[in-house]
Amino acid sequence: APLRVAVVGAGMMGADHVSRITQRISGAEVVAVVDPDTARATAAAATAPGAKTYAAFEDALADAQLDAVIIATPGFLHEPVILPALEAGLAILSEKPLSETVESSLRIIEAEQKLDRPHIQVGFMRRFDKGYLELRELVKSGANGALLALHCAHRNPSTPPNYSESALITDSVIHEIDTVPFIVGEPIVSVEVKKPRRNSLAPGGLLDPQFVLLETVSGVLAIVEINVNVQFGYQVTTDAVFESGVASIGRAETIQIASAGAIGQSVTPSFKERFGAAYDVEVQRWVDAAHKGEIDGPSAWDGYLASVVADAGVLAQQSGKKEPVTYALEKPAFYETTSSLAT
Ligand code: INS
Repeated sequence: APLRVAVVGAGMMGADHVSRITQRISGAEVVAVVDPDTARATAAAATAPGAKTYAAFEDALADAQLDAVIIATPGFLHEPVILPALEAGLAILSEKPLSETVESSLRIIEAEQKLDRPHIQVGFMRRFDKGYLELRELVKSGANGALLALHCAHRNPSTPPNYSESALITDSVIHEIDTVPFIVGEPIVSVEVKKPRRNSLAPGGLLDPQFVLLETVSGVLAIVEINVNVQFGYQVTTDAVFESGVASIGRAETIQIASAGAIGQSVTPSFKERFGAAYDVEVQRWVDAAHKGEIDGPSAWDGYLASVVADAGVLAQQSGKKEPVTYALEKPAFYETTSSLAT
C-alpha cells in the first residue's frame, strides 16, 4: 500500500512537495495537508486527490492514519511537529534546518534515540544533486591531487519578510555548512564572517552580502558568498581548487542564445527549479526507504552537526572573530546507517 503522508506547512516548499508526491513519486500519497492558513492548505491540497486539510498537525495525526510526515514549516517550528511524529513512530522528512538551535536539535536526537532506529531524514537536498555528488567523487578519487579550497556562491533573488541577519547562517549558509563536510569528507572546525559593503536593495537594513569562511580539520577553506538580494535569479555554484586542477559545478546547463548583439543563458528563478531534480531523487529515496523502515539520506545527526556549526557562525557574525566549532557529542552507534548519503 502507498505510504500515507502528511505535508505540514503549505508554503512554497510544502506545496511543491505535495505536487511532487502526487505527480512524480511512486509508493506514496498525500492524505493530509496541514497549515493554520486554511486558504493556503486548501490550495496546496487541490493538487492531491483525496487529501484533507487540517489546521494543526495533532488533528491530522488523530484523524488521517498517517505513516509518514514531511515538515516544511519555518525551522523554529520543526521541533513541535517532530516530537509527536517520533512518538507516533512515523517516517519523517524534515526540511532544513533540523532546528534553529543546538538545544532543540539535541532534544530531537535524544527523543529519536528512544526508538529502535533512525526515523528522521533531513532535507539537505544538495546531497542528491548530481553536481555535488560528482564533486564528492572527484575529491575521493584524488585524480587532481588534494582539495585545497572551495569558492561557493549562494545567491537568492530576494529575501522573504522576517528574514534576519542570523538567518543568513541558520537558513541559507546551513546548506554549505552541510555540503562542505559532505564533499571534503571531514568536519568543520571554525567559522569566520566578513561583511563587505551593504547592498542597498536588501530590505530592513540587512547586512547582505556576507562572506562566511568555513575551515575543515585538514585546513580546506570554503569561502561562501551568501548574497540573498541579487534580484536576477537563484544561483548556487561551487569552484573547487585542487593541487592540480579546478572543478566547477552549478553553472547553467541551459541553451546559450546569441541574439541582438548579446549572448544569453537563463538563470533559474528559485530553488524549486535549481534543485528540482535533487528534490525528486531525495523524496523518492525517502519513500522507498520508509517502506523498509529505513532512512536513505542525511540523518538527524547531520542536522545536529550543522546546528553546532551554525551556532558558531551566528557568534562569528557578532564577534567579527574566527570562532572555533566544538561538538559536545561523539556520534552515537544509533546513527550508523547504510545510506551512502548520511554522515
Ligand atoms: C531557503 C532554501 C534555499 C536557500 C535560501 C533559503 O529556505 O533553503 O535553498 O537558498 O537561502 O532561505
